[in-house]
Amino acid sequence: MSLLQSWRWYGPNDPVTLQDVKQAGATGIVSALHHIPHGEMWPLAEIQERKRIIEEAGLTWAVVESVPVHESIKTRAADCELFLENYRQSLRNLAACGLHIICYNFMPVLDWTRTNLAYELKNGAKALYFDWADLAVFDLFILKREGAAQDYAPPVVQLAQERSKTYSQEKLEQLSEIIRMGVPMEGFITLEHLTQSISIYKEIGHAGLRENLAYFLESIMGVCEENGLKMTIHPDDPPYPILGLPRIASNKEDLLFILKRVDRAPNGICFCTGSLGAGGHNNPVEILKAVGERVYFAHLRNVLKNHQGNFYESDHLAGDVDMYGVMRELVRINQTRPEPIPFRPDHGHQMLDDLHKVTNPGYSAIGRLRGLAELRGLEMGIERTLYPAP
Ligand code: DNO
Ligand code: MN
Repeated sequence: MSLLQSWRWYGPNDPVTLQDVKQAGATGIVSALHHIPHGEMWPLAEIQERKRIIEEAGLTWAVVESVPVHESIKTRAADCELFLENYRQSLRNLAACGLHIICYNFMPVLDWTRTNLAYELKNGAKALYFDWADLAVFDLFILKREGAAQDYAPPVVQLAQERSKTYSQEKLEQLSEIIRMGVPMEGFITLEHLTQSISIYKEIGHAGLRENLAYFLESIMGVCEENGLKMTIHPDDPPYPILGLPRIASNKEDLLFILKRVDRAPNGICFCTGSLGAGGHNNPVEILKAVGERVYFAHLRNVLKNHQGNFYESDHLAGDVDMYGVMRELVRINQTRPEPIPFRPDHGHQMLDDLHKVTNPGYSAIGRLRGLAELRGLEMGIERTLYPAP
């Protein structure tokens, strides 16, 4: 049994169509109801409608990514119970439609963070890029966070100071928007809101955020067990605390803690190699070997880091992540499962014809098509070697 080849589709407004997805050779769709504001309950009819569109195109909705966790749950604010009830009802509605794998993240305020969405590679393709000094430019000179300088190595602060003087106003504004963007199509957070959230999370801290995650998981596990749902937490991206915000899903210890703290089968992981691989402390193959039993979904992509910890998203099979090692382990785990584990190429480069199009950063068609093609070839090679046909 092979892995399930899947593809993120942002819904009817996605410039990449379901027909394109079929031409890329994926059979599973990863989608979410992005138009529903965070925290609101997903109505049954809306889920059915999205499912109908996907199935009419001859595809299946394999994973729901993400059902966003409202900030009030992450901070365990006074209105937290209301949002938990909405979450449970969304889960019941998804299960009623036959959807069983759910992805979410528990990153405070921001989702994945980059400082450049169009980093030009030598071959002219464009990749997503993360640079600590640019983050520091934002943190120190745009957000002006109290005590921010202590969170960076002195050479990074110095570089940020130099850049803050040479960057144009336009460049600074662009940087600010890129950093304040979470998932594409879900909008930006304002500087005021960000500052306010940072002070709330400062009170909560690392241990507090872990407890809030445990509380969230405990409140939904019953519904998951009754309905055969699997929750998969997406690792922090990048896997470090940034802007003074705590991060609790950044490495092997974090993931093991989460699994043990709420030790129930539906508490699982979305294994994102690019997010984990961006941390110098992480060896994705080793992490997969430690937590593989609870990996129900995988994001496969690569990153290349430099000595300062800056990184760009590299070709899927070339970078710091040993993709062969990851795939080999994933293929092995997959043999132990009743249903194939879905994976998606996660992000891809903006390349070829897509360079002339308006695309969702990281989610243009051709780069992901290339990634998926490479990954399925890798999988087939490994599968045939490990499990030759009798
Ligand atoms: C980053 C991407 C993210 C991810 C969400 C899941 O690696 O995969 O957009 O989908 O954080 O909640
Ligand atoms: Mn990912």
